[in-house]
Amino acid sequence: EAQERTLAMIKPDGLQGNYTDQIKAAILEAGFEIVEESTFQLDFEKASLFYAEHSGKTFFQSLIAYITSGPVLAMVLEKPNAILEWRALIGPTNASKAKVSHPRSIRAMCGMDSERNCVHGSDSPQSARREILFFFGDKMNLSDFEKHDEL
Ligand code: YYY
Ligand code: MG
Repeated sequence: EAQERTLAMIKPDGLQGNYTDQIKAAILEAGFEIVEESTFQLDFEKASLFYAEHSGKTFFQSLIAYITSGPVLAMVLEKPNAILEWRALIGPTNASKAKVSHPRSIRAMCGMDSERNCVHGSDSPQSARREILFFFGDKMNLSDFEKHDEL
């Protein structure tokens, strides 16, 4: 089965709450390989670019303030069907609802509410490609993507 890559990110509350080890354990237990990982401190401009699809929405300014409030840990995860499987593992966007509907999900474990949900996952092959290049563009070259059809 073809390998696929997705972009995972532990958000500032996840890092500050010391959830990194638990999240990584869940990632490895689910059979993902962590291909790249690095911490980043996003500024207003970078964060606005990352979340450009949400610019103009009611929660945008608050989201940018949250995501720039401390460092994030970005990771490239690889396994067959990585994009959908990582989304399934993290659970729904609203972490307070996830605690009820998906109690074993990562957002249920370490998130707070619809904004502070502790982790990110790419939602499509197009997003995964864009988001991986956003964080790790300097480390990737064309052949990395050619090996991975979905990207
Ligand atoms: O992909 P996902 O992170 O699950 O949700 P999106 O709808 O793409 O929203 C991105 C990000 O924005 C979400 O993780 C938290 C924040 N957000 C919010 O603060 N309030 C909302 N009502 C919806 C999303
Ligand atoms: Mg999204």
